[in-house]
Amino acid sequence: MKTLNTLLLVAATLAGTASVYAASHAGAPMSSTTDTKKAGSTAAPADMAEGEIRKVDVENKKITIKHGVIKNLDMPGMTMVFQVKDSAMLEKVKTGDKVRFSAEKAGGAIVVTDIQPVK
Ligand SMILES: [Cu+2]
Repeated sequence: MKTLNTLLLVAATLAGTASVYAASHAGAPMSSTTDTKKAGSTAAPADMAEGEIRKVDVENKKITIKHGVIKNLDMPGMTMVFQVKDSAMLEKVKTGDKVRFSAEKAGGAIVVTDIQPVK
């Protein structure tokens, strides 16, 4: 499983990011209400996975994405097929596009809930 190295690297990167975040916020008062609100609503770019569209299947509401780490799903980078929450999302992207996206587990499938082309 060659994804192990990727995972370790990502874990190290995340740890680094987290400590930078903590350091930059040291001394500032805890504003948990604001932070929670921000994370919960319009997906913060930092929480979105990166990927490249490999195939768009409008008929079956599916999309193939070569994606990077998906933090909330604990998934390393790979190429896989996702379902999409709304087929209108498939009209925003085409094969070869670089995207940022959010995905969630829903009823045994992994569903893309938001997708944005990256310029
Ligand atoms: Cu995957």
